[in-house]
Formats: sequence, C-alpha cells, structure tokens
Amino acid sequence: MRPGLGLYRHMLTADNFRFAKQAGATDIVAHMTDYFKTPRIPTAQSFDAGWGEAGDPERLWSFEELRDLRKAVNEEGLELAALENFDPAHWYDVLLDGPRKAQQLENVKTLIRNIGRAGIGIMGYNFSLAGVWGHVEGPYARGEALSVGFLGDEGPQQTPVPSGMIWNMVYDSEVFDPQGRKGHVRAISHDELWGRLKDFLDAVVPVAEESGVRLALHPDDPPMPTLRGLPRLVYQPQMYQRLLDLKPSANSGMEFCIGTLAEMADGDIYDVIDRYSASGRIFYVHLRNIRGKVPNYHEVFIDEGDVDMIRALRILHNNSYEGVIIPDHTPQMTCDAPWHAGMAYALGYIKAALAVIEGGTVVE
Ligand SMILES: [Mn+2]
Repeated sequence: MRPGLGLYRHMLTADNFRFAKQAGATDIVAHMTDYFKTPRIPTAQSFDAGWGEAGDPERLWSFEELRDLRKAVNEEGLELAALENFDPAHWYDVLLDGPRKAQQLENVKTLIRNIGRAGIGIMGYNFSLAGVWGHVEGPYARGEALSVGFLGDEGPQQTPVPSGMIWNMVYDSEVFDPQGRKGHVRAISHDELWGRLKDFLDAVVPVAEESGVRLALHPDDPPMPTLRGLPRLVYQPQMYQRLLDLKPSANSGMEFCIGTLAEMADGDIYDVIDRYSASGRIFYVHLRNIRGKVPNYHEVFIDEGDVDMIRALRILHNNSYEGVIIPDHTPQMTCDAPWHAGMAYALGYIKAALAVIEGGTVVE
C-alpha cells in the first residue's frame, strides 16, 4: 500500500510536496477546487455562507495546468495519484438536473480527458447536494486538540439550502441569499438522486474508460439519510453496492472513506472493509478515526477512537489492496504548524503500521 497526502489547492507548492516526501508519502492527492478563497470559521454565519464561492464556470482545468502540476509533484519524487472533487461551478446542473445539464456533462467529459492526458489515473468525486456541512469545531481529540464533530440536535439548525448554492458552495452569487429569501434547492427523493447519479455515470464512464481515468465516489459525510432536507446517496455501508451495480465498470468505484463508513449507523466496519476491498473497486482510501456514530460523532487522532486501524489495514492487505491511503482530516496539533503536525503524525503512524503488516515491504 502507498501512503499519500491530500493537499488543498492553496497548498499545492514545492514545499508541501517536500513535506509529504519527508513524512513518508509516495503519492499526492490534489484538490483543484478552492474551498478557502473566503475565510472559513465555523460560526452560525459561515454555516449559511458554506465554503464560499465556486470557481469560474467558463474555465475548466486545462491539460497544461494538470500536466504542470503532475510534473511539479514528480520533481519532488512523488506520484500524483488522484484529483479530488469537481468544482461545483463546472457541474452544478448535473447535481441539480438543471437546464445546463447537457453542457455541464460535456464539461465533465472534457475534464476527464484532460486528467487522463496529463497521466492522472483517478478522479475522486462526491455526488452530493448539501455536501459536507454541519460539523462544529471543538477540542474533541486527545489533549484537547481541535477537531470537528457532528452534534445532532445540538449542531446548527438544518435550514434549507438557498438557491444558487450546491455542494456547500455558491455557484451563482446573483441568486444566492444566505437567508434563503430568493428560494431554495428543491427537495427530491432518494431514488431521484440515484437517477441523477446514473445519468452522470452513463455519460461519463465511457469517456473515463477511454481516458484511463478511474472515477471514485466518496460516501456522504456526514452520513445522514437527509441533510438540510435533501437526500444523501451513500449513507449506509450497503449503499456502496448500489453504486457498483449501477455501472459495472472497472473505471467506476470507490473513494473509500473509512472514517465516514465508521460513522454510519449500520454495519461492522471490519466486515465493510473486507467486503468492499474484496471487490477490487476501492480506488483509494481516506483514513481517519472517529468516536461515535451519526447523529453524534467526533473526529479524533488516528490511534484513538472506535476503529482499530491496524486491524483495518490488515484486512485491506489481506484482500490485496495495493493503492494509495491518505490521512483524511486530522485534529490540529498545538504548535506553529497545526495542520502539518497532525498530518505528519498520521503519516508516521500509517507508515509504521504498514511496515508491520506488510513485513517490511513498504513501497519506497
Ligand atoms: Mn473522507
């Protein structure tokens, strides 16, 4: 297995690639969507504003910029394993089944072709209307390390998603009103959302197959049946099977988030890892520990919490999983570089665990 590091757009720098290499990573997972253009402080106000504005709908990620990114990663002795998450600006009407859907499916096809041509093998995505929303920051991890939790009734009120927002980002600032005075995203059934995913896969998977790109779906985080009145797709472990059955292609599979799967109400996490890793359609793994389950859980350090990570990694190994594993989020450690320290800690832990489990055959 290959330890990797996920980096947000503003962190795609040579220094951070070196940091990843120094911490024992072999691979980078890069976010091209910029969630941090506007400050994100979890106050009541920022729950309304989400992660700020989506990108430029007219500007798709080009072959040249993806090629240059991969080259910069390679220059530090690392592979660029995957990109993670489409920009809502490029495919909002695919999620919403809106008037620009046909054109935006073409956007996604163009992106997949560019990604494949740049030699990037995986595109991770999250087919979600409300997106990742509702977590509250607090001293929930060991030593009062800052982390996040989902607090059920004590968390933020689940207001409907205002028009102009999707996936917790604003794609149309003319229409968007944080108080929702200009309307809301229409509530639909779970089956209708699965239908939208099927339309997406039917259009895009053939292009992914031609382009040598594997599409990897992240489960819904937080894994609630609905969030802000909108349905979620994969909020119980068995629902991942529906994704695999919807498009039985070697290019459609899972961005397997063990933290999110452990938060789900049903299922034994070790059985879940065993079942899906045996399918061969886990394309990469997010690793994170948690305490609790929906609707009440906290994210904690990798070696505390409910999941025995050595056991989890051993199951992946026994089922011949050889792909990339990245720490998902980690608690922030009290020092001058809280994010980096948290990631270095998690990567060191993963590296040691793999050395034990794989008998000293950690990929260099
Ligand atoms: Mn994840």
